[in-house]
Order: sequence, then structure tokens, then C-alpha cells
Amino acid sequence: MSSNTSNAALAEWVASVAKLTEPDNIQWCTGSDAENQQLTELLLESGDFKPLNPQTHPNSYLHLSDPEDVARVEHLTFICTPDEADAGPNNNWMTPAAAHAKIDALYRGAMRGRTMYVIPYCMGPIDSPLSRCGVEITDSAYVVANMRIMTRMGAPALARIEREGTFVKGLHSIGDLSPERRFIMHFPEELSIKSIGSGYGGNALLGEKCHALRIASYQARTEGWLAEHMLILGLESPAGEIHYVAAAFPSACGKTNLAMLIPPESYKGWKIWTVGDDICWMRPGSDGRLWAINPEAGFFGVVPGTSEQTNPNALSMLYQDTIFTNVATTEDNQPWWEGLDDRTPAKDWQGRDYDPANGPAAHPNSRFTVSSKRCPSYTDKAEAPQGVPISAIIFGGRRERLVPLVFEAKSWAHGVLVGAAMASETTAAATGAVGLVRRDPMAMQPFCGYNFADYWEHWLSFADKADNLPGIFHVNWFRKDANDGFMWPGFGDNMRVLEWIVERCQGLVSATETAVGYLPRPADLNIDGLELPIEQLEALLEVDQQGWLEEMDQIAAYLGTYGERLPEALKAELLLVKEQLARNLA
Ligand code: GTP
Ligand code: SPV
Ligand code: MN
Repeated sequence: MSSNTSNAALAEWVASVAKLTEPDNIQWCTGSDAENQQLTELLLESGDFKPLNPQTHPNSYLHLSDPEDVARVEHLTFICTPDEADAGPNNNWMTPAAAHAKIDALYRGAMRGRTMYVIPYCMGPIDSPLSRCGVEITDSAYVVANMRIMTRMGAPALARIEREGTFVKGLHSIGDLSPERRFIMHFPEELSIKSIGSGYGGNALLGEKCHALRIASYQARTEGWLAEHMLILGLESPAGEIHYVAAAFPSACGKTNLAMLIPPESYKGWKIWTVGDDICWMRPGSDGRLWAINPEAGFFGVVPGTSEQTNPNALSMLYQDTIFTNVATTEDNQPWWEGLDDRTPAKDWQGRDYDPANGPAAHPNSRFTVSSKRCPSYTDKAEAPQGVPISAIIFGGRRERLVPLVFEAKSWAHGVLVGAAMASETTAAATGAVGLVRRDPMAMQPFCGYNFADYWEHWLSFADKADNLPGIFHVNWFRKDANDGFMWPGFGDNMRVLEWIVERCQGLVSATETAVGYLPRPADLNIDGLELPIEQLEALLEVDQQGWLEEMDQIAAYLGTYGERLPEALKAELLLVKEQLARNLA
């Protein structure tokens, strides 16, 4: 039995995994600099890391994945509960027994000739009562290098696990990287995860989507909190007042960009602070507000489109201590991607000589991994054990048509409907077709660890759990005109919408009531310094009654697939909106 930990359950689990997978060595990760040095050398030797130009990008490396392993695989991701109804129509399901049998057969001897790394980690500040710990076992040094950036990994996490006695078990092996033998299995009732056959972020860094969303959402329901696919930012006014906002947009729909926004020039004295860009855990405080932490310690962000114009804060973090996955490189070995600048790359994301005939040079889902501490707008409030108080929750998606730039829900229950009714065009973050509108409630379609009907019931229950809940809003940066151009400039100019949202939360600005929610009057949005024709702003703030009635019918049909379990309160909210639309059209 291993003497690396005083926690008997952990020691036993590690021993049993070693017996099943038969690694050559077992290495317990401490998170030390020497360990990182050793792993980096190993990764360079094996070719899993390629050095980048040390003058322009010190301590930064390029990893090129297997070309068949570049995104999350939703069709191979399962929630394994004894009762299928508990996983819900939103998840692929298998019984725990069948899932264990299937995946254990693939783990047998899978680590022969490899080192098995044991990574204790903490999701959230190490001393926060909202944080939760886990241990990932993996045979990928690339995964260790990423987990070191994305979580609080090593000795302090192990100490907390030994103190508390509980942890989420995550077993990962890259297996043979074959999509035929790839599965991402979750056992919420056992607080465990088993993943094989992929080295890609969301499939392999088990602290992130697998633990911090799928398993955590399940735990959060029983414990009275929320685990969400949300960024957290702080908006500071010239008077020095800071309001925190959490926002859920589907994968590759703008969370990182909004979290690091730099206000337009006309916003003198305003500042956006970054708390997190992807995951938010929140629970009611004694003051009746929701208090949130970012469970991650780094950013695993979309690379393409990141530039001096769109996201200067992100660009500035990427000049050192960064792992790039599946980007292109220039002649002098700098990382390069579409949208960065007008240089021509030398090699593409598969290491081939760049040829535009082969498609984009950087994979559309190429990613950077970098510590939060490298972000110029990162706030030390992100390390506060109690978290930050949330004034507004924003939902949003990519919608070419219909959905206005911004609207506010009329109540908490209506806001839950707005979240449940979210839809967005699919992106390269998951395998499959890109650009199709699909329902993605609360941006959690790929990440909710249980039946969405129960999840909405849980959301609704906060009306009784907290008496100072945030306002709920919906935004859409992605409306297009007849020429396929974006109607709203987006990025830094999204500040104008954030300002209205925070003013609404303080009761400082009025709004127009419509069937779908409260909208700003065009004059209520600050467009100083923005060249936007007034007709275009009006179009962005229009509610197309007929279009919305059709949308509500589609939402009703979607929610109907949840059958008897769908909360009555959600049906009632839906009916209210439909009735008002019908009245307006009569
Ligand atoms: P995940 O990490 O997959 O969860 O994604 P994310 O939600 O953090 O998305 P991210 O901020 O990385 O943005 C994804 C893509 O959307 C990038 O290519 C951005 O350039 C683009 N994008 C972000 N914000 C805006 C915006 O306001 N307008 C437009 N037109 N594009 C945007
Ligand atoms: C997403 O797909 O929403 C991501 C990237 O943030 S991954 O961590 O791979 O899930
Ligand atoms: Mn994400």
C-alpha cells in the first residue's frame, strides 16, 4: 500500500487503479517547480511539447494533438445513474455497472510502459469553504502540465483532502487515442469520473468540465448551491463602486472575451476586473445575495480571434508561461492563429507546411492554457474565500436573427425560463456540425450532470433560498444584417450593455416593458464614440412579436420533451409570455 497519503481511501484507490492499468511507475504530484521542470523536459523529449521562440515567448510550448482529438465529444460523454430518468433527456446514459464494465475493460493494462501520475487538486481557493477537492490519475504528462495551471494542484490540495476526507475520483488514460475506444463517463452518486481515449481539454483535464460542472452540478443540487458554465467579472465605476456579474454563454460564445473586456475610450474611469472566464460556483450568503467563486486557477481559452483589437488583456498574457494546443507557427517559431495579424504562418496546426487549401492554419478550437495570475485584469478578489457577491446574471448565445441585443427578465422565475429557453449556434468547441441553432439551456447542455427538469426546479427554488437575488438578463452580440455582417461591434463595446445592466440592478435607469422582458430605450444605451446608425440600434432593440411567438412555440416543444418532470412554474411563465405576445398580435 502506498505511504504517500494518510487517506486510506485514496491510497487504496490508487493501488487498485495501478493493478488494473499496470503502469511502469507511479508519481505523486506535489506541484513543485522541480517537478514541473522534470515534466517539461520529459514532454520536450517525447515531442509532446515543441519549444516556441524563447525570445518572444519564454517558457511557452506548443502541443499538437492527434488530428482526431481536438474537441469535446458529446456523443461519447455519459452520465451513469441507476435510473435513466435521473440523467434526463439532456444526457447520454448508461447504468453504472454497464459503464464500469465497458470502460474498465479498456483500462486493463492501458498504462503499461507509462508513468501513472496522481494529481491531488483543489477547485477554488485552497482556504475557501466553497471549494472542493479531487484527485486525477492520468498517464499523460501533458494533462499534468495543464492541471498545474488550471487548478490549485499538489501538496496543499492533498493536505486539504486528508483533513476533510472527501474528494472526487477522476481516472484518465489516453488509451490508444482511438475515437472507437473513447468514453467520458460520470458517476455522480459515486463522485467519480472515468475518461479514456482523449487527451483534449474538456475530456482529459478532469477537474474542469467533468468535476467542476457535471459532478459539481449534481452535488450543488443536494447541497443548495449552483455550479454553472459562467464567467465572473467585476465592473468598477469611476466612483470606485464594484458590481460583480456572472454570465453564461455556450462554448466559444464570448465568455473569455467579456471577462477581460477593456472599456471603450469614452468610458473614462471605468474598469472591468476578471474573476473567472468559464466556471462559477455560487451559493446564498447570510445577506441573501449569491456569493460566487471561480473554481479554476487558469484559462483554457479559445485562441482564434484573439488580437490586440478584440482582447488585448488575453493577448498580453500569452507572451510567456503558456501552453498552446493546435495553433500554427511562423517562420521564426512564434505561435500564430487566424485573426492575430497579417503575417503568413509557416506551419499549420498539424505541423505541415502551411497551405490555405488545407483550411485554417490554427485549428478553430485551438486553445491556450495560462495562469489567471498572468491576466492584467485579474483581481485578488478571485482569491477571497467567501467569493464575490453577484448583482446580475446574464444569459446569451449566438443568434443571427430575432434575439435582441439585451433584455431583462421580469422576475427570478421568468429569468429561469429565459435561461432554460437559451439557444445558440454550435461552435468548434465540440465535434460535429458548426453553426446549427440548438437549445443550450443556461449554456449547460453539455455539462449538466442530471436531468434538466430537476435542474430548473433547483434554479427556481432559489426564490425561497435567498431574498436578494441578482437580476437576470439575456444578451446577443451576434445578430447579423442582410450582408452577413455583425450588427453590433461587440468586444469592448459590450461595456455599453454591461453599464445598462448594472444600472438596472441599482434602479437607476428605466426600460420598456415587452412580452419577452424589459428592454433599454435606444437613448438609454451610452453610444458615445460609437459609429452606429440609430436605425441599426433600434433594430437591435426591436421585439419581433410574430417571430417570438414562433420561437416560444419551439421553446414549448423543447421543454415538453421533459414531460411530467418539467416544473409547473416554468410552464406558467411560458404561458404568460405566449399570452402577451398573442394579445399584442391580436
Ligand atoms: P469556451 O472557452 O469554449 O467556453 O468559450 P468562451 O465562451 O470563453 O468564448 P470566447 O470568449 O473564447 O470567444 C469565442 C469566439 O467568439 C472568439 O473567436 C471570439 O473572438 C468571438 N467573440 C467573443 N466576443 C465576441 C463579440 O462580442 N462579438 C463577436 N462578433 N465575436 C465575439
Ligand atoms: C468549452 O468547450 O466550453 C470549454 C473548453 O471551455 S473545454 O474545457 O474543453 O470544455
Ligand atoms: Mn467553456
